[in-house]
Amino acid sequence: MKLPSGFRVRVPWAGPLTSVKVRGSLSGSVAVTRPVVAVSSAVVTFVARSTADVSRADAQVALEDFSFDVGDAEGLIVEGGDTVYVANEDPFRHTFTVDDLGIDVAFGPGSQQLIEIPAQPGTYTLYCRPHTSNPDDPAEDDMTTTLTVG
Ligand SMILES: [Cu+2]
Repeated sequence: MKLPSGFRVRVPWAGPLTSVKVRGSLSGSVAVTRPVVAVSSAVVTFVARSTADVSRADAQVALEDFSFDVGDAEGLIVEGGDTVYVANEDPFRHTFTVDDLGIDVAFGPGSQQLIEIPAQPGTYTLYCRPHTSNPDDPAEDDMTTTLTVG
């Protein structure tokens, strides 16, 4: 996306950015390679992506459309000690929660994090707290899947 002329914004933090989304009166996203981006003279909110490094991950999960997108597999299948890259692709908050493994990580809109899976083999319920009514007995439209640790 090309920004209109006259747009000039400094990003007020020094960490590395991978991309920035500009919302509001603008749509689309602006990819940046340096921590200098820009927004407008008008009020525009923008969401900086975190710096979780997907290249360090053994598996990837997207939180999208109220579900856990784990690719083609039935549920998320990992080995103990694996690192999972989790990205929230939705414009609202989700969690990556596995009660039996003590995992409960919240994801704001558009955020990503790396989660290390404990070496406790088994199959567990992986769910999102805001979008699951009863994780012990998930309904079909709940935001749940399974996590299998080998
Ligand atoms: Cu959710």
